[in-house]
Amino acid sequence: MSDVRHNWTIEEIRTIYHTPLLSLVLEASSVHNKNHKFGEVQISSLLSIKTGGCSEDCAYCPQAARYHTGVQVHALMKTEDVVTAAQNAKDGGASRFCMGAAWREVRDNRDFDRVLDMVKEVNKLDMEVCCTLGMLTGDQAQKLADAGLYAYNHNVDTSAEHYEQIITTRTYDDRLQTLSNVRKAGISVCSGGIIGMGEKDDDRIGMLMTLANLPEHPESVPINVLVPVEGTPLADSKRVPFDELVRMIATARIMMPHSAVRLSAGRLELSISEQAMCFMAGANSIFAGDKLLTTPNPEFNSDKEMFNILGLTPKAAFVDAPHKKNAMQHEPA
Ligand code: SAM
Ligand code: DTB
Ligand code: SF4
Repeated sequence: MSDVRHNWTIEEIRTIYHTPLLSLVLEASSVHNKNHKFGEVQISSLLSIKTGGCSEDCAYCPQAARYHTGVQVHALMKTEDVVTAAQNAKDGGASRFCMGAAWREVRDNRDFDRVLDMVKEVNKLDMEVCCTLGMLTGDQAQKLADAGLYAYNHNVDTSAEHYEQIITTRTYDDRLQTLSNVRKAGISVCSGGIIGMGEKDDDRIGMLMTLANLPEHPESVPINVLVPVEGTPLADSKRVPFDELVRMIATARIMMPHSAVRLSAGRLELSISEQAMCFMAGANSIFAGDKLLTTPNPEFNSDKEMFNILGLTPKAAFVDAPHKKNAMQHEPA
């Protein structure tokens, strides 16, 4: 029987999630060891190419125009500045470059044409190019694929049940539709969520069930710990205890054995030993660089030290899709 399943039941996932912590980590480690190179961690770099002023009401987000968070609004960056940032990220060891825009959805306008240019240019650096731009139609996903986009990030964020407490300006089904449009265009899917938004264990479990029971597992599953930002409705949220993050990572690893599980926002509050346990539990990717989109992240040097101490090795680009390497450079201009 294939180890890739799409028919998980809530009871099965509950049992995994509530396993005593060390036994859970042991099981996840063994799944990880079977399917990935142990100790290899992908370094991804994030750049906010269009910041703030977003029309949505995502309760966690510092970039929503309606909350007063002090984030400065910036129009879409110039392509050449984006390429310079990507080159710097590559020089620092990153093999994936993710461009984020504070948009509800992509519109068919000149800004989108510019993003398509950015994708083409960053692709020439031999990095896995990723975008997170909000909702996409099938046509827009195809245009991004044609420009050489490797991956698209669009998070389900939480369970279908808890979603309405967090976002009212677009539905859970809208999210799933975008994921399906991305998949149909042949782009690698990156989708995960956030813990620490007042959800119950069953919401975390439900979110993992949604992701793992998609027709294909997302190739990348970011697990973010809420970064509470002053001015947002979730500013006073209680910090997620670290063992709950480990549980979430381990359960994702067991359910989606071949996916990259990304230890995403929230690393600044974690010690090296806490992060080590996340890597033991199956996390094999991080965002590096001292800023995520708008909030702080560990400094380059402290991550370098962590890689040295734990003996981690950065994962090269396109290991999982060698046919995509430089695909665009062989096409006529
Ligand atoms: N606007 C696009 C969208 O919503 O899809 C792309 C950018 S959005 C900032 C990307 C993801 O960042 C969100 O789906 C959410 O999971 C994560 N995120 C945003 N603010 C966060 C926060 N304060 N803490 C943790 N994760 C956050
Ligand atoms: C994801 O799941 N986490 C990243 C990336 N995808 C785009 C974003 C985290 C953003 C944290 C809040 C901020 O820095 O604005
Ligand atoms: Fe806008 Fe994305 Fe932030 Fe929601 S998460 S407010 S859509 S930038």
